Formats: sequence, C-alpha cells, structure tokens
Amino acid sequence: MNEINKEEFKKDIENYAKVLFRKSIKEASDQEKFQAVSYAVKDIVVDQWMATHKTYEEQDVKTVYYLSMEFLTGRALGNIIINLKGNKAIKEAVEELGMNLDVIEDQEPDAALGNGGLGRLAACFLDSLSTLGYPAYGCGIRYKYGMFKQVIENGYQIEKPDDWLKNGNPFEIKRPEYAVEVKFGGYVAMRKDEFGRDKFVQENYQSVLAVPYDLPVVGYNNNVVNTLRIWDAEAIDTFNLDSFDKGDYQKAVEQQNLARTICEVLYPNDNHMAGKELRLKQQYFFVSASVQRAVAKYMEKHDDIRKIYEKVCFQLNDTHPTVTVSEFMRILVDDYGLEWDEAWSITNKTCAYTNHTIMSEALEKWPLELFSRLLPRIYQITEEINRRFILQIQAAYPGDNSKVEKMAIIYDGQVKMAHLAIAASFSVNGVAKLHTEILKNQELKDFYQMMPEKFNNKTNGITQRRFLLHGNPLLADWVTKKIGDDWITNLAHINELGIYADDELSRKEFMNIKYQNKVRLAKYIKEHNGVEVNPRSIFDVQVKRLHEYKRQLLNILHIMYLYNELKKNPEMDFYPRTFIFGAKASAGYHRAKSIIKLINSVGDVINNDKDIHDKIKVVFIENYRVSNAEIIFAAADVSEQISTASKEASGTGNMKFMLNGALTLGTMDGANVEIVDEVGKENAFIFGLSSDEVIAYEQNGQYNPRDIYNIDSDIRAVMTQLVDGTYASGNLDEFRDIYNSLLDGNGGRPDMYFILKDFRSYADAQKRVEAAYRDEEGWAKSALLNVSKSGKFTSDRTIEEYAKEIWHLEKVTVEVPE
Ligand code: 26Q
Repeated sequence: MNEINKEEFKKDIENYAKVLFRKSIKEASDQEKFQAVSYAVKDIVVDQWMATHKTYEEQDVKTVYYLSMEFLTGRALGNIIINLKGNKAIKEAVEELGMNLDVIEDQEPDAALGNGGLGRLAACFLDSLSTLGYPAYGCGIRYKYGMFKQVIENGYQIEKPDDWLKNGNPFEIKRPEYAVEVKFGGYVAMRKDEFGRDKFVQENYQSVLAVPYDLPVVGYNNNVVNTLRIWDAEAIDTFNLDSFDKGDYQKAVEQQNLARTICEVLYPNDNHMAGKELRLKQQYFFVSASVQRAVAKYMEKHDDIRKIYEKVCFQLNDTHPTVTVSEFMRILVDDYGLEWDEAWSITNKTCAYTNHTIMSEALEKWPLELFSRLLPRIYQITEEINRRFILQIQAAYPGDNSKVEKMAIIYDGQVKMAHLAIAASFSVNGVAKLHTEILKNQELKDFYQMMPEKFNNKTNGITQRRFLLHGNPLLADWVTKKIGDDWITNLAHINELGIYADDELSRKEFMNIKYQNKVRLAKYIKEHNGVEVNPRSIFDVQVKRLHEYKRQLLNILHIMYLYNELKKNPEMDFYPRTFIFGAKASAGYHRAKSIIKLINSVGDVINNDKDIHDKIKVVFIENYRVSNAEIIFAAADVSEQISTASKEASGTGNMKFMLNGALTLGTMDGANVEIVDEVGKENAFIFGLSSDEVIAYEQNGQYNPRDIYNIDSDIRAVMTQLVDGTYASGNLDEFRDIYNSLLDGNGGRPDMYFILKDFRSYADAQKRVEAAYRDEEGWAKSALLNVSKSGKFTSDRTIEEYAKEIWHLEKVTVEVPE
C-alpha cells in the first residue's frame, strides 16, 4: 500500500472545498467539510479501484455477482478510512485543518438500502470479498428513498422518508456508458431472424433505461476495491422509440412514470412477502440489467458464451433475484440462439441460491396473472422450465403425484420462486447449521431427497472491521495491545485473548473499557431520548427488526413482571438494570407497532416511578440503524437473542454482541447454537423450547396457552395489566390485540410464538444473569471468553467457504502504480 501523504491530503481537502463550494475550509459547513474530506479520500480510492480492475482484466478472473435487493452498508467514510489504514494520517490532516473526524463522519447519512439481517449480511460479505481479494460485484438497486427514518411520537412509530441522496453521494460514480434497456409488458410474437429462423420477440412493451452507479468497496490494507453497482431507472429517450411507437404520447408518458416509480423506495418488509406489482418490477429491473451487463462484459473478452460459467457465478440472495434464472435463459436462447438443453446446463452451472428464512409468510409466490402480464417472455420460459422440471420429478417418483404438487414451480395459479431457484441452481445453502438441517429435514425435504448434492450450509458471519475496529476503538486498541493486530484480517487469532480471561488486571482493563462504552451510549441516550441511565447498571439489549417471532414481547412482559415484583417487595435484592430496545416495524405491521407502543408505555410508567429508585430503566432507541448499532453493541452486557426456536434462520446481531463482549441470553435457535458450541453453555444463558419441541407442538396442536395463564398468577397479573389501563390509561383497548393474540389467536394460533410457554424459563435465565453479574470477576471472565471465541463468526470465514466450495474463485493481489 502506498502511504498517504498528509500534506498532500490536506491540500486536496482544501481544493475540494474550493471547487465544490467556492469556500475555504473555515467557511465550509460541517456537511460541506464532510463532502470535501470524502472527495479527498475518494481520490485515493479511485487509484486502487482502477488498478484492481486492470488486474482483473489482465488475469481474466472468475467473478461472483452477488445479486441482492438489499445492501445495508451504513456510512462509508469512516469504514473506508479504516480499510485504507489511513486513520492516523487522515485524522491528523483533518485535525490540522481545524476539524474533528468524528463530527465529520457524523454528517454522513447511513446508506440504508436494506431492512435488516439479509441486507447487512450482503454488506459484510462485500467487505470480506474485497479484504480477501476475491473478484466480485454487488448488484442492487439505487433506491431514491432507503429504509424509512423512525421517529417516536407519543410512544408511536412514525415513518419519515429517508432522503439519503439529498446532499449527493460523494463516493458514487455514474456509468451511463453501461446503461441497458429493460422491457416490461406487451406480448411475445414469433418473428424471423436475419437467417429466416423463428425467434421470439417481445413487442408493444414499455421499457426503461437502467443506468448503473458504482460505489467502491475497499478491502483492508490490500489495494483491492470491488464494486457495488446499484441501478437507477431513467426514461428512455422518447425520440428513440421504435417507428411503430413514434408519436405515441400516451406511451411516452407511461414510460416516464415507470422510470420514476421503479427505484423510488425500498419495501420496508422484513421476513414478509409483499405481493405488490412494483416489487416484481424492481426485481426484474435490477436482475435484467445486471445479467445483461455481466454477459456483455464476458463477451467483450471471450467468444464462447457456452463457457460463461467458467468466469461468472450468480449468487441469489434469497429468492428476491430469482428471475435471474429465466432472464439468463432468455439471453442464452433468444439472443445467443442456444438450444434449450445446453442453455439449461449452463444456467445450472452459473446460479446458486441462499435461503434466509423458513417463515411461510416470507416465501415468495407470485400470481400467474401478474407475472405473465408484466414479464410475458420470462413467463413463457419459466413455464417451460416448470414443464421439464415436472417431468424430472415424475421420472424420479413415478406415479406419486403428491411430489409434483409439493415441488412444481408453477402450481395453484402461482409461481413459487424458491422452487425455481432450487431447480436452477447447483448450490442451495442455509445460513446456520440448525437452519440448514431444518431446510433439509422439514421445509425443503422433498427437494433435498431428490437433489441432496445441491444442499450445503454456510454459517453467517460479520465483519470485525466495522463492528470492532470502527465501532469499538477502545476495545480494538486493547486487543491489539494484547495480541497484535492480526485479528483484523484473521479473526481466528482472537482466541489468543483467551489467556487474559484468567488474568485479574486484564479483566479490570476489559471491564473498564466496557464501562467507558456504556458512558458513551448513556450520553447518546441522554441526547436522543432525554432519559438518564446509569452506566453502572446492567445494559440488557435487544436491537433488531420488530417481529413477533423475535419476541420483543417476551422481553417487555418480563420487565412488567419484574416491576410488579419490585413494587410488591421494594426491599428485595435487585441489581439495577437498563433494558434497551431498538427496532423498526414494517409500516403496515400493526401488531409490531403496538408492541413498540407497549415498550414505550411501560418505559414511561417505570422510568417515572420514584418508588423503584431507578432500579429499572426502559429505553427505546429511536431509528435503530447501522451507525448507532456500532455504539450500542460496544456498550452491551447482555445480548437478547430470544426468538422462538426454529424461526430465526441465523441472526447476525448475536455475533456482533459476542465480538464486543456481551453474554448471550438466548434460545437454541439459528447461530446461537453455534455460539454456545464455541463458548460453552456456562458462558451463556440458554432457555426455552428446543426447535424440535416447537416443531412438534406446531404439528400436534397440543399447546394451549390458557393452561399456563390459569395456573401462573404472575403471568396472569401481567396479562391483565395489558388491558386494565396500567400502561394505557387513556385507551383500555390499546393493547387488546396483543392480549388476544396470546390467549385467543386473532389471525393465527393462540400464542403462536410460545411466549407464555417460554416465560418461566426466560425469567429463570434472567435470574441467572443477575446472579452472574454480581460476580464481577466471573462476568468479566465470561465476557472476555466470548470475545476470544468469536473467531468463527467473521464473514471472512463465511466468504472463504463460499469462494472455495461454491464460487471457485481465485484470489488476486493488486499493485497500485506510484
Ligand atoms: C419479500 C417479498 C416482497 C417484499 C419483501 C420481501 C422480503 C424482504 C426482506 C423478505 C425477506 C426479507 C429479509 C429477510 C431477512 O433479513 N432474513 C434474515 O437474514 C439474515 C441473514 O441471513 C439471518 O441472519 C436472519 O435470521 C434472517 O431473518
């Protein structure tokens, strides 16, 4: 890596302030300073970016295209500075110009082009791909509005638009030279090509121009810069319409509207399928553009499309980009004239699919009417894929029509995207051991039985560069002092920290860092919530999307119970606790929004009750997102990972907490199972039904929450308080729906997520947490052990597995000319 020249860098910053804003640094606003510094950083990045792509071309590398509707990258500037190893020089340069780097980083809006786990995973994967030197493109959508901003008013969530591009994005580069056309609607006609052969063409369609914007993905200290390519839609120049369409004013206006709407906004659903036409348009839009461009790029350097799988792999991030399969077939068959069987075999060697959920409401199924109307040619191709796949099923299971019913791609008037993805991919992976086992033995059992060789596990991971090095500088520096800085690119080395768990002084130092991070978070909470919290209390944190299966409700019901206990017995031994929540609810998910209101209402009552002397505080952090997550993880003592067993495919927040020295309070679900494998049951607090028990209850229907309600008076008391005005004096019906969902169902089975069933076990685990925390030495030891055992959960390990076992990529090294 070429050294950053501080003096030159300072001149660069001043020059950008001048060119962009005709101002000196002194005159510039904080936002303008952020822009100037970012452009100066980009200057360094672009040299590496060009060198990387030159190397890729010279070496004719195989490339993975990570196709994802979501990339939750958060802020770029701080992360890029860290990965450039420019922290020292850049910090000094900025300070010598009279600025503060933290303040400057704070000016950047989060790039919130994702909902939660799946989108953030994609961002961690890109960081690891670049750091490991693997050639990759992230392909996605340049949403004008990302994940909404959450404002809490009167305890309720209000959504505000996230106008993240309003000041411009200093790191993006528009690439109009790579724009491609994407077609929607119309009909398919049979025409003759120039050699008199039949071919299918889409006619009378509407189209948009897909225009890519490239964002740099900077590897750690290695000159490698990959590209996150996000597509924007522009109206096709109406003067260029086919002669057929000339003067079709109506159509020109429609096309302009189409272009305006496609990339307008991210759907804020997490683990829930929104069967909206615009969502399918978004999917085909970015898939068609990405696949067209990948094929064109390949053909610039190669002459045989039949070998494209040697240089290209499409990784499908869940089913959202599954139209890739049919679009790629369309290009091979219609544009390159390949026979079906040959095209199918190539597609099968190029596509791989990752499943992120077993929740049935998240499974993507599109009505045939909509699918065929919007994508007529893609529909024909999908039908033919389905026809042949059914023949394959019938050949494997002669006479067993139930197999066809369960596995067909098109059935019951719907296109089942997971079935299409599995049929067309050479690899199908789950995201944690338990999840993959559930896929193989339950959800996708029939597919596994027919094609076992496709199935594999890739346990998720997170990048330690953002979530320790950037988010927790105090702990990062301390770790480096103890064991050197290898952990930054090889997290397995963090196990060397293990010996310090037995060292009294190290434990003290470690707990002191945790304390300082708690002070930092307390300050954030004071500034943003106006609530005073005690950094000496236990910081017990649940931050993640709000969903019933994640059971924020279990957490808050337990807090209501603790409060009752304290009221009954004010003198009881009670270690002060701060319960911290952060969660966005999908805009249309009413019950989730009521749970947010409940958390805030309970907080209002408890936080203002003088009788309990600040022993419990309940804080709801507004607008939870990547940038404040970094501060929250660093300050956590207890990591709440309490999903109903079998429902959370992996979880990745659990790993971020562990890396920052919080202890897991959780069910045996998702990657919690593997965390416990690493740290041992004695260094975590495990409770609740197992996934087998949950699945058994779901199948035999033998669970009745009324039985628990009838015998457990503490639970009964808490339930009653949901509807007697204790927490909603103005409106007794405020939480009636929550109450009913637990006891009567209300749209599902009563207590579908086994909250009452797991309540006692959870409360017991919470007692163990308190007892453990009172033993300060023991706690410090466990926390340090957690950090030291987090090596497995780096996304670097995950990406090595994908690269070796699925993508078959080679690493490159990049030199930047001086
Ligand atoms: C689908 C159709 C229409 C509209 C929206 C959607 C949609 C959008 C987002 C469906 C699902 C999602 C997000 C899923 C998700 O985040 N899953 C999480 O993925 C993580 C990474 O693998 C896991 O750790 C989590 O366990 C899993 O819940």
